[in-house]
Amino acid sequence: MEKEALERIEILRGDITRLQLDAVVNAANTSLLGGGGVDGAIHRAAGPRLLNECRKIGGCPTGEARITRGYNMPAGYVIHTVGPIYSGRAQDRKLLSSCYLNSLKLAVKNSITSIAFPAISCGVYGYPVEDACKIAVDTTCDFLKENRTIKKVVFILFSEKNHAVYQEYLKSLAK
Ligand code: AR6
Repeated sequence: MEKEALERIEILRGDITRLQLDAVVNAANTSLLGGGGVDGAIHRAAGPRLLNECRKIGGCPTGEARITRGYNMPAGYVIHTVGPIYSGRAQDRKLLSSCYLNSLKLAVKNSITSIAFPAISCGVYGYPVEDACKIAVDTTCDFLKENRTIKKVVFILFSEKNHAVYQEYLKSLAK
């Protein structure tokens, strides 16, 4: 069961805006009006129609997710989620896990079968990647065990270091 879920998870290194999947996840902020990091890259790649659609949504609380179209990106949809700003408190873990869970639930609701996540909260928001990686992979794995409609989940890391952290963790689970 665990093995079957793990087989649907893929780790890549690169730029999420170039992925041709049903959806890519954006590590946004509560305004949903764009920013730096992966959020800036997604808005640049998708073009101004993305900001226009985001404006109509009117924001998103931390831990929740909202969906828009992908516009000029190869991905059909963007799922915007807002990670916690790392504080070292227990609530960080719960909120970060909710980001993955709510994004996956929204994907299923929209008949999305392939989806990519960046390392939510691991940039400007300061979450230690070793902890964040476990939360990302464990939450996704638990979800995939119960859900058959999502065929592929990609974790795409920008830096070599983060890529190595994810690969190591996946390797340890496959044993
Ligand atoms: N593809 C994949 N990963 C990327 C890309 C990319 N094109 N660009 C950056 N990353 P961050 P956060 C990685 O800061 O910590 C924004 O201003 C990056 O190396 O983008 O959740 C929002 O508007 C890092 O590992 O997101 C919010 O205000 C990871 O993506 C705030 O930043 C996440 O880093 C959210 O902060």
